[in-house]
Amino acid sequence: MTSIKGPGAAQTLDGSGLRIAIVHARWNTAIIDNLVAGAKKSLLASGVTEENITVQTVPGSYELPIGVQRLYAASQVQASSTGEGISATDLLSSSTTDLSKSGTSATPKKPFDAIIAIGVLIKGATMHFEYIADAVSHGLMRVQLDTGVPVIFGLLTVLTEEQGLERAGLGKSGMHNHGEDWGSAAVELGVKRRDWS
Ligand code: DLZ
Repeated sequence: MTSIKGPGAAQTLDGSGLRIAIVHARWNTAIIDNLVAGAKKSLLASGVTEENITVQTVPGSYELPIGVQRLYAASQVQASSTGEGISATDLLSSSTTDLSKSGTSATPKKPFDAIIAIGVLIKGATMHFEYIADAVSHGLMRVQLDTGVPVIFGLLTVLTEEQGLERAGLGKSGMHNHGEDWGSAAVELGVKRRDWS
């Protein structure tokens, strides 16, 4: 039996003019990597070009709200500058970010149309999980409402590693990769936000 869960009928929206960022945490990398790949796959399938996809990392999920907020601010500065403005590199620093793959440059570009925040929180023996999950959820909502840029909630809050693997399409049950849903949501919100402006 097919599940009634999920985002309903797929929307075929043209993402070809969109600029999308993915900001992801590096904790639980094996799961994260597949979620990011799934998100990228559906962005590309919707027509978003490779050069219009920026991938940026932060250490853990707790840093996702500030990462998303600063990356969006950087893209606004880039868009309004003559090309000599502050780059995302200057505004968002993280220890091992590979900016050569991020698509950020001094070339003025339009601000991001949507940003996907991806992290995987796995419950441990202490209250850490609850505090981080709550702070990140509220932080991401605040960023999207304060800035007006759609922030797609790609934070898995799972009780076990296995639950995370399942939701990244790496489990035994055949569950699909949730990152693909997040890519589609980013395109839908990016297109609709343009229409709603
Ligand atoms: C500290 C911590 C723990 C215990 N677990 C996770 C996790 O499961 N997933 C995740 O993304 N990050 C975790 N972190 C790191 C915090 O998010 C954060 O990076 C640090 O507390 C530094 O602010």
